[in-house]
Amino acid sequence: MKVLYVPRKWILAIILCIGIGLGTWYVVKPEAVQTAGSPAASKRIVINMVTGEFKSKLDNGKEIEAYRWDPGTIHIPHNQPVTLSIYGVNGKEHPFYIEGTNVKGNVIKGKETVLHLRFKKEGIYRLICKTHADISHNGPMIAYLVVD
Ligand SMILES: [Cu+2]
Repeated sequence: MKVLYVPRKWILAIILCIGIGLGTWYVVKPEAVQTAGSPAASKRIVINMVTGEFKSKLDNGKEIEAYRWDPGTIHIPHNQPVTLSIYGVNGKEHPFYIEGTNVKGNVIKGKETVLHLRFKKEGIYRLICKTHADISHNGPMIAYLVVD
């Protein structure tokens, strides 16, 4: 049987080399690299929205609430295909339309409503819930689709 004899000095040298190697790797390891080009340059943009609810109690004990689209403002590049997915979380249902278009639909609690949109004209389009359109109807449940 052969026994490999390693002098004690060598063991220290080997440990030192491993340490320097790991240290160097830690310093020069690749970080997350920012890629060129904007996300808007990709083909289809998917925007996810949910229905939410704000609730509060006044000093006199009266409860007030407002339903919301969340996020309430989204930016969309014009003349690009966009998928808008709206998931119903709060509120039983939200029948809606997008002002200035023929787009309409309904968002139901626990279900996803998917719209395939393409805005040809720039401008601010309002996504309006017909049930909660203003303060007196537990709104305003309006999202602003900024097409630019
Ligand atoms: Cu609503």
